[in-house]
Amino acid sequence: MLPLRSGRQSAALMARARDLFPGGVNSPVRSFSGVGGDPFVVARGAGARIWDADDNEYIDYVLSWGPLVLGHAAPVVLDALREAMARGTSFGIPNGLEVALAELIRERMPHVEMMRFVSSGTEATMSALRLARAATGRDLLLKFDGCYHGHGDSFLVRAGSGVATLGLPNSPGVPDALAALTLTSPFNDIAAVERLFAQHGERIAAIFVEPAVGNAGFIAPDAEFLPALRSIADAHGALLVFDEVMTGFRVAIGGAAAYYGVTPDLTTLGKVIGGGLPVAAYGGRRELMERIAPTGPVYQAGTLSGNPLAMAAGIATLGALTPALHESIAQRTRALIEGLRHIAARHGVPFTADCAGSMFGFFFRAEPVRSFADARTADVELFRRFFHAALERGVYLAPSAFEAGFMSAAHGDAEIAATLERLDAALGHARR
Ligand code: KE4
Repeated sequence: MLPLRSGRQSAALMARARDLFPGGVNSPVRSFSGVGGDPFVVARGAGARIWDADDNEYIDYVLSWGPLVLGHAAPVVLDALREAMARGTSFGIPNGLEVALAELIRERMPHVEMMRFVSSGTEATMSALRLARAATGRDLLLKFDGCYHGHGDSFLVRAGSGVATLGLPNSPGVPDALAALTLTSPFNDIAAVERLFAQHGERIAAIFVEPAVGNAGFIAPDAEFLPALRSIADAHGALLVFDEVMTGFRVAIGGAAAYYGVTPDLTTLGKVIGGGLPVAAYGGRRELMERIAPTGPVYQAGTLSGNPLAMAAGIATLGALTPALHESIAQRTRALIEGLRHIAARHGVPFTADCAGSMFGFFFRAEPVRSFADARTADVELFRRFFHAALERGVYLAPSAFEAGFMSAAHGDAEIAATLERLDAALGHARR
């Protein structure tokens, strides 16, 4: 029998939170609205584990939705933060830590010749879109169904992540006139992209894509998809923007651009580059970025951009993430996925899973998932039961069928073995 997992403290805190925040949360996907039931309130984390307000322990595969590639409270990150804090927390003045982090990023992603730090992925993609529209003099944006690029108005059209989880078609408050400037296509559908460019090509400023989708569950690109987007963008004078907020330093240290061998014009980054603190960035070809104020007329600004504490956490994280460490995390990610495949087969449950580097995803569906439409045919009800059965057994998966999972350096062989044992029992319980 499972030890009873009290939730009294979490329940009391969530009652107060619901009175303070919409749904009791500061970001919708945390609300468990995608899986039902009430979220727990986290108290602390260390390595691969988190503990809730009632001291229940979980092996964590959400890792703050991707940033914590070294695990929770990584000593190297905490040491860097302590050292930075002692010198002050924020200045609004250029600081050397910004230079150090940007050089670490550019060493690993040379196509990001120049960049600008911001404080969220939403800011990064909003800014990259404004720049793409300014640089091309065009208004239209092409994005893909199920891809999520933050909550900027132009991107809240057939988006993934929380928008998909909550089943929101688009978001009220986005003027139709603005939403009309966003074209959408199924992911992995080159013919659909070609048709849209045949109709609107001379008005499309940019193709925005999650080069591997992490916001509709995990969906890998077909081998010819990203190269085709590069060719189509070039043929029509549009920019190709890789939203690597999630894939950056996850699918590979050089990001999806290195992993899939396609170079975008602009790249957005976030999550891992902040090591758990609020950092994101947009960057790319120098002649594009020099159009950004103050060197150019395209305005973008931010009070806490380049915050020294956030920079210190990012420097510590990227500095520790060596090729050898990244490969060891990727190897354990593959081992987890292989183990899950065996478990599903033993239980006779339709299941497909995939991974790239240290991010992964799975669907309760027999055939591989190549698009958001495919993802939506998976057995979401079984996922919901599986999620809760896993949680009761001490494994925290993303509380949505339309999110990816993440691994860290702190997830060792023991954690993988314990996870597979617990998920085997969870699936046995959920499939009844
Ligand atoms: P933020 O504004 O949440 O920092 O980043 C937006 C964003 C942009 N691009 C991609 C590819 C992203 O995955 C995200 C944010 N990811 C979600 C998780 N699917 C953040 C979790 C949340 O919304 O609370």
